[in-house]
Amino acid sequence: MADLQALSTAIEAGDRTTAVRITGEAIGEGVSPQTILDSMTAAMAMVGARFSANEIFVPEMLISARAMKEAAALLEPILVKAGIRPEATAVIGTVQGDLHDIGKNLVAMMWRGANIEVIDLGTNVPAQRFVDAAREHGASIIGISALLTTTMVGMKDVVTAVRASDLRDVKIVLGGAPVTAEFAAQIGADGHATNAAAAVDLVEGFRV
Ligand code: B12
Repeated sequence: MADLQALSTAIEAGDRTTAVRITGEAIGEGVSPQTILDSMTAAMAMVGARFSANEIFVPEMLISARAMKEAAALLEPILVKAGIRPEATAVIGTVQGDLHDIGKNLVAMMWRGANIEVIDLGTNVPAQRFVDAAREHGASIIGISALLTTTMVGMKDVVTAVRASDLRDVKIVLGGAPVTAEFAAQIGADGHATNAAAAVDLVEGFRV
């Protein structure tokens, strides 16, 4: 049986070969994508804790992140529904100044799996770019990610730019470790989610 504890350990150690191998085994054995993702995110939480404790530094965080990305990419074909007409369009990106994208990518993946067309703007995205992309693609959802307390304040600029634009009925949702429900309400966003599964529930709630 695939050893999910070893998967966490491999991601923490930045061992992408092992991380990819165990993920492949787990998929082959029919382990649910959510269970596999939980092991991966637990590893990244541990990496963050060790970084805070000055036990590891940015290069180690980076190799763990790369291992997680490569392993998580194997889950995408399972999560994404192909060939079905999308029920909604979302634009997603990481706020200006912020380069963290693992969580955003997972949300994009899960939204695609929920039959939402996702336009991924990447990282370090200026506020106006969210507005322009949502208009261009006729999006009804804008998702903004931020992992730094210093960049999450930039989410307000996005909300302000969207509300000042001609985009009506666009729901703005936030996510990323430092983001709280209070912060989302305070800057006038329509909601926030603490993980990718909750991000799906959140936007499905808008469509009922
Ligand atoms: C990996 C990592 C990095 C990697 C990023 C690689 C990449 N491609 O993403 C690298 C090495 C580049 C990096 C750099 C830095 N990092 Co960093 N990093 C992390 C780490 C360890 C993991 C983040 C992660 O991927 N988590 C796993 C994912 C799955 O979780 P998540 O991002 O929270 O996403 C979930 C939810 O939040 C939610 N979600 C996320 N986005 C969205 C969006 C929407 C719309 C919705 C609905 C939901 C949602 O769903 C996701 C899936 O479940 C965190 C520690 C932590 N505990 O978060 C530190 C952390 C975020 N980093 C930190 C710091 C300080 C930095 C640097 C400033 C370090 C430095 N001195 O240079 C730089 C900043 C670079 C920049 N300008 O962005 C601090 C932030 C402290 C703070 N309070 O601001 C943390 C918390 C580490 C720590 N404990 O100190 N980092």
